[in-house]
Amino acid sequence: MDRLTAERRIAELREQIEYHNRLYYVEDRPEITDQEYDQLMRELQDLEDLYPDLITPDSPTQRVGGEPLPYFTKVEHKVPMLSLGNAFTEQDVRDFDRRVRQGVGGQPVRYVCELKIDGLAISLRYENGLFVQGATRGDGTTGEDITQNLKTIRSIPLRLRKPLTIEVRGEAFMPKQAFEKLNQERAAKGEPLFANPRNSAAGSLRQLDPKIAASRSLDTFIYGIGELEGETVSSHSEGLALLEQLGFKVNPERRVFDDIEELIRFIDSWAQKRPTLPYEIDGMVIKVDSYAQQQELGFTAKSPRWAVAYKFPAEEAITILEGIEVSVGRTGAVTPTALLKPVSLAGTTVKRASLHNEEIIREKGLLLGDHVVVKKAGDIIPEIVAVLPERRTGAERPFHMPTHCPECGSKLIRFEEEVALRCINPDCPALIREGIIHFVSRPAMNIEGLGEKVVAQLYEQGLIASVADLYYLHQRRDELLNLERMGEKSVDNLLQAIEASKQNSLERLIFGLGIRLVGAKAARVLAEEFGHLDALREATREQLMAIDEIGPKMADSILAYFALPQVAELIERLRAAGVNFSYKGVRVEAGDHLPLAGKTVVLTGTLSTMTRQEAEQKIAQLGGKTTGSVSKKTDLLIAGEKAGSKLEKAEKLGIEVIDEAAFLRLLGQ
Ligand code: 3BD
Repeated sequence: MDRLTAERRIAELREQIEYHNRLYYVEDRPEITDQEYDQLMRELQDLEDLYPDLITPDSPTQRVGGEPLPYFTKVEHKVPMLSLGNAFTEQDVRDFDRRVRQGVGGQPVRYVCELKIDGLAISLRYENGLFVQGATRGDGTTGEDITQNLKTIRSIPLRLRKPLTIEVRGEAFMPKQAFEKLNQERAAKGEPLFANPRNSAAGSLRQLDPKIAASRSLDTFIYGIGELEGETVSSHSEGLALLEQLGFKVNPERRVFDDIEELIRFIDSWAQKRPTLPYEIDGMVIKVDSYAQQQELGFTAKSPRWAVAYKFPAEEAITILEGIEVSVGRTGAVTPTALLKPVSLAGTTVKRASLHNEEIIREKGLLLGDHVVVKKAGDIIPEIVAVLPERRTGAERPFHMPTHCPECGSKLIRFEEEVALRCINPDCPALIREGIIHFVSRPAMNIEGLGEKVVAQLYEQGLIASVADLYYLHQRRDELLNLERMGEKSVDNLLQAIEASKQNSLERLIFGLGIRLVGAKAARVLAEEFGHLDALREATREQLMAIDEIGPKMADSILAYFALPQVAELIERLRAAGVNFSYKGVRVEAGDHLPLAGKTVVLTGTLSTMTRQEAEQKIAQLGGKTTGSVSKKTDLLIAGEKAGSKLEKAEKLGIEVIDEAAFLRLLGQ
């Protein structure tokens, strides 16, 4: 095909694809099949391959995600992205209405009420109709440029239906189904789970590699206009209609109200219908419709007087306690877990709830077969918050903790001052299997592709009896291939990940060994102090106790561990396999030039891009020391989402506080 014909066909294809894209991803009423759509995309891709100079940034082929960025650049929001005041009760909403009506001198007020999407606030900039920049909200004044991640979201138009220069605001989110699927995949791979769809959306968009965002089924709803040139709009509802015309996905469940009581009934109906939505909402937003009235009302220090967010209480669900499973952890502690009749709750299907220990079962008077109320407390595994004795039929039965280990049958022991029952048989298969799971986990040896299920399978099939056996698995490739769901590729990947883990720095190995009381932080300190596993093995009680973070109990536990003959054998097998025993990190000296050298740091709230443990590791890499509570000695507080009393205290004490975005900048990400 000659260049001119190609050029014309490319323009035609882009227009068609854009049209079908909008029908599919924005309007949810496709006219062609997925195959027909793919066919159009393939034809465009082929032509662009033939004439690469005809590729433009708004071509639909540019959504796949290019090369990873070295870091995110900052974006100043010319029009600040404001905060929202909160309302928690119907009375708070009435009070808001009264303030508003007073503020406009008693004129009638029309409101728009919309769903409050629980996602990540974003801003999108278009110049002459072309998408040029996408950013996070950040602190409202400065966000981060995540254009290449946002381009992968199909509901974000790359070109508007009018060549306007406009900056719009909205929420990027992960639908409940996609979230659940993602977590299932992560569980299978032994990767840490996301606590909720919001964290998974935020985590996906704050990745430097756009391929990650591209793989994550993200979606958007756009709810506001920041800057606008060449078009006049006089109310929020008109603004939303314009956004829709331009090709944005605007939430359809919005309504205008002239009466606050009617609006409250609307809110109430959504509080009921909330679980039926395919995405998470955490409340409703109420906005004065007229821009003139908005202007008259103005702003307080950081939020508009013309809008308020009504926050729903944490979602709860009622289900049935079908059973209680008793499992044995790597320390031998026996924990009961509630097995629930599956129920959907805040974006996931809940089947289990933690019961912590048997005291809770007794305290709550739980019977098998009871109706229970479950709620998520910021964690992945929900909790039982109440029992509904009034729903009993008489068929419920009491639960008794076993007296013997469910895996090896030995008698369970309760140590003084402990609530948990323990299996103390060192040969118990549960202890061994859980110990291996811990060894391969991300904060320990971080062997990718080796999740709990695979470890359990390898252990049950007799391929591994201790962590050392992992490093001899390459000699049993044929047996690995015989396992269920293990093809050539997954076996090779697995063996490669195991091989790579041999090069880990010492702290991962020490933590992975699972020495009682030695957590990730102590492991790091020990690795740094002793430098080599052999030096640690030879350490005396005095040497151990001389270290700040090591107390007498931990010292004794370390000594007892290395005195065991089976540990000596394990270590020699690891050595023979070529596992690294040396510390490879940077030893942080006092007065070092690292940004947090000598500083005491406290973490609070939830971070969306990393786990707590990872954050602590990173703080240590920057020379800082993490402690649990805020005091005069604290130098810096890193405040994630939902930071509470620690943040208040730090502010009171005048301690420097930074948010997650600032922490990431400090890390140079
Ligand atoms: C939504 C502010 C105003 C323009 C200020 C009225 C605080 C996140 O669906 N309208 C919505 C939603 C959020 C909004 C406004 N309308 N602000 C809105 C919003 N339908 N979620 N937000 N935001 C967006 C925020 N984000 C992170 C940290 C602190 N505040």
